[in-house]
Amino acid sequence: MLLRDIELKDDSPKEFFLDKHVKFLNNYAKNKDNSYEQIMVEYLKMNGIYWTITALKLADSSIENDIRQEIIELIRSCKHPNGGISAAPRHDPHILYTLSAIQILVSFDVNLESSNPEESVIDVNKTVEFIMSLQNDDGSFNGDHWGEVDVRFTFCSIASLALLKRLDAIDLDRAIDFVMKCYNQIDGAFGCRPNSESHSGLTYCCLGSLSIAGQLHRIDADRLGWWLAERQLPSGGLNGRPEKLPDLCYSWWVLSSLAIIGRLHWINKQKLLCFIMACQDNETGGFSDRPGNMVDPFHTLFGITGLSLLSHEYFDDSTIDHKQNDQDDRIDIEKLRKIIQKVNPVFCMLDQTITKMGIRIQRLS
Ligand code: GRG
Ligand code: ZN
Repeated sequence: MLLRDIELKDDSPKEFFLDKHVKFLNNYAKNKDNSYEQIMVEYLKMNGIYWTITALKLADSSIENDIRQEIIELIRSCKHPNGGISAAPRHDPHILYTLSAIQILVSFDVNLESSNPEESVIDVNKTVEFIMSLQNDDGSFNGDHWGEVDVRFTFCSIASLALLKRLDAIDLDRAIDFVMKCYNQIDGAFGCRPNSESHSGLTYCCLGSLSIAGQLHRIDADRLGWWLAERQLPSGGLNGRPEKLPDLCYSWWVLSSLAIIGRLHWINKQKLLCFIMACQDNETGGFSDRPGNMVDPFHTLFGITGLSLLSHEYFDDSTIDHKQNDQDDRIDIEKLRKIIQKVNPVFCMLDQTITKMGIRIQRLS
């Protein structure tokens, strides 16, 4: 069978360009570099800010106070009377941007519990009401009032409420029953709705939901681990589902899933590190989906989160045959661990932020 894959060039980058990435991300945060505007386009603005801020935090870089204030003001102007938050001012509210806004505010350590609506950036009670209004009788969630159902929206709702400490506002048992209806027995992975094709991005959403709810015992972790490990291609990169090309963002969707189920060591770490490093642009900074393509903050975040998981999560890969990687070519994981912060595999935020808030996630061993 012909395998769809790419070949890494011998001269691909092998070291991590921390300073260049920080510069690249800061340009985005300041929104000054017009050449990259396509990703800061309005319909993705809130997501774009979350990707950028999270990547900067993981690179241990501080965010200037005036940028922080500007972003907080933007979130204020994206609030809607129904409690939902939009991607940009005057756009419709949606759970995807509501989660991003909450993640940004939590990362900024903004006090969300202030009872004075004048002081608080968002009205937490209203936002909780918005999320409650999205849940259907079968436990599933719509993304907004237009009614599309997808497990991405289940995850965004559950993660938002967990960060707001208001998980009791929804019917969590029913939400998880719906997630389990999207579980495909045949490969152990999940699709977007019942009987839909398995995809690693949606698998992350379902595992994240199960982890927050403490319901991971309902899956066959070995079967799922096998399917996830099969996402690694000879180039070292990961794809999202069978017969697709590798893409750097799956270094998050696949790896975080493996980390949640305690099977991160089922992939070849050094080969994936080589693929991730090869997706950097050594001139502009930033990461792209595949080596040589245009960089963007989405793939930059997931390149960095991939490196964070590979360097902070314990796993012994000493049994793996590394013949294909010259000993000299091996990437120094200890060094990476010192410069990249630990990411939380469920919330995709600094792990210490989640721990400090007292939020616990379930993980399998
Ligand atoms: C907090 C990190 C974080 C996420 C929030 C939005 C979201 C929750 C998760 C998105 C999960 C995801 C990537 C789903 C993918 C859905 C899908 C079926 C994509 C298929 O897209 P293609 O066909 O990609 O362009 P492939 O790689 O399969 O060819
Ligand atoms: Zn991608």
